[in-house]
Amino acid sequence: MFGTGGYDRMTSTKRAFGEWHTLTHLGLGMITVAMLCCSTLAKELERKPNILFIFSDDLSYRDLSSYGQEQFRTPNLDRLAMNGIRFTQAYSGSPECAPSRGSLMTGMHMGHCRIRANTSVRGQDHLLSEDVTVAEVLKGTGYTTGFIGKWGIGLPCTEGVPDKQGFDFSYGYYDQARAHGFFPHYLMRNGKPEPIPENYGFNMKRVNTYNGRPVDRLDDVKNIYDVHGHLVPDGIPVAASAKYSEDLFQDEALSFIKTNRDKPFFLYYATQLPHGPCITPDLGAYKDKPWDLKHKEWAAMMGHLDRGVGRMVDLMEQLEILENTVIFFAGDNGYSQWGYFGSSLHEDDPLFKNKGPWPNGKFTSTHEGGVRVPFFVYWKDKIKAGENDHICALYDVLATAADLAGVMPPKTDGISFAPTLLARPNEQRTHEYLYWENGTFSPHAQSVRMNQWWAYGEHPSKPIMLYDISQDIASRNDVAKDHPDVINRITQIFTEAHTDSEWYVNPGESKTQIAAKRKKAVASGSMQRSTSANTTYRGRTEQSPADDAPNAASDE
Ligand SMILES: [Ca+2]
Repeated sequence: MFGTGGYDRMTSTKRAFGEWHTLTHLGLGMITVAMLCCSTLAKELERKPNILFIFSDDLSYRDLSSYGQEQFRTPNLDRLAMNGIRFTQAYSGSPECAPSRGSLMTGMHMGHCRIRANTSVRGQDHLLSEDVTVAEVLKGTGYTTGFIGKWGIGLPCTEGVPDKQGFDFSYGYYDQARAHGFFPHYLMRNGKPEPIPENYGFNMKRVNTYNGRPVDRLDDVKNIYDVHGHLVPDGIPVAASAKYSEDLFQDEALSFIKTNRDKPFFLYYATQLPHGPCITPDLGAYKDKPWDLKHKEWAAMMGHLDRGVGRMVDLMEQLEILENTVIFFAGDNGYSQWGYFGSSLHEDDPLFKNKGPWPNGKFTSTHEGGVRVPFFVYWKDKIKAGENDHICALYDVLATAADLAGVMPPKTDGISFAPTLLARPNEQRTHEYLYWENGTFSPHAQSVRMNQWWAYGEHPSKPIMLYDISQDIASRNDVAKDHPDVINRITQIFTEAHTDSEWYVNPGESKTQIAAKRKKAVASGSMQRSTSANTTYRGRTEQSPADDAPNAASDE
């Protein structure tokens, strides 16, 4: 019953969850759960486990040493990966940041998700109040919920912000464009901007110019590091006081864990690492490597993430709550490093070789490389270590978290993989298919993973391509002509899996139709204005962002 893979309409999701909530309020919740729950996991777990979900931004498939990286090390993440379940056939919900996060939070694939690309016709779009997030599901069953990091699915003062989507605590960048910088003038805390005066003056021009330029043409703009490998942040008067946002996030995560040690918590830690632009407070062990600066920075950024995760795990061990905490770790989309190194589109890095074998990468949903991600789950003494080939997507996480918490989730596109986590393969339901669409570089594309097949249509007017990825990992040989029955089923799926979105491009829409949607958004005053990294809140001076009034996002 948990994590049903079917789907009717968005409204049925809301209704089903609402009905369940009503029963809970009437004191019938446990009876309902007992009646509806096929799994007996909840009964067997002595208490609701804490859930820590670490979402790495733009991680490459081979950015962890446990996943094949040979040039730099990630020992803390490796320890979790090698002692947990490593899903070898896991996919993000989308090939880019915002929709991947929307899919993770709501359990919907791209045919149903509220957020379907980094921008809709009206800009960086947001979740609506009626959307049910994993935080709301867990909060409804007694969890304290926290979000730290990069949100991206609700600009300040919209109904999509984390504190209106089930999070008791939130800290970080709500506007994901602002997360493209690491020395912010302010961060959002529980819906309000909190100034960071230590960073006033930071020069983003250097960083922005740096981003995407070929590494051999960077002498005029590259970041400056002293002889010890420490960053000299451009424009910040007292370098030692500068606040690297990831450090702030890590401190907040430790504080959240300490504060909530005695009750079940859900912490969604959406780190901005190693997303560019490449910059790090300390090149550390890589400062003297015979590499160009960008490679040193990327390796140091991965090291920074790794140390932060190590601090969290160490703290939980000290607090004796590690045994009762399920730790999820995943990348949010496919290969991206080419973009920060000025390389050709989706070109693998010759030094790090971190792309993995799948074609394409970030921004395209046509090929596996856009959505194939590292994904593992660690649970001390509860999960048996090893690889697992269960085909899953990050839109399964909501159903899984609900299952672990012993609560009925709303109807989503996900299927709980809790039986796999707890070594009960006979109870594991499987997807008939996984589905994707959209992507900044592939706005009309639709793709399906079904058994050994990867199929995609770049546009509804074009033929569907079909690859047997069990034999052809790089998707080189289109075998559509040999399998008309499979193509027929994929054609049906492309219709049945998609519901039209009001603001995003639907596959096959004409330029005229898209322009009409944009016109409608402008006429209704619903354009969403994003900002650049290190702009001040509402365009005000750096002195008093906390004084700003509501509806600020439209003024940014
Ligand atoms: Ca990303």
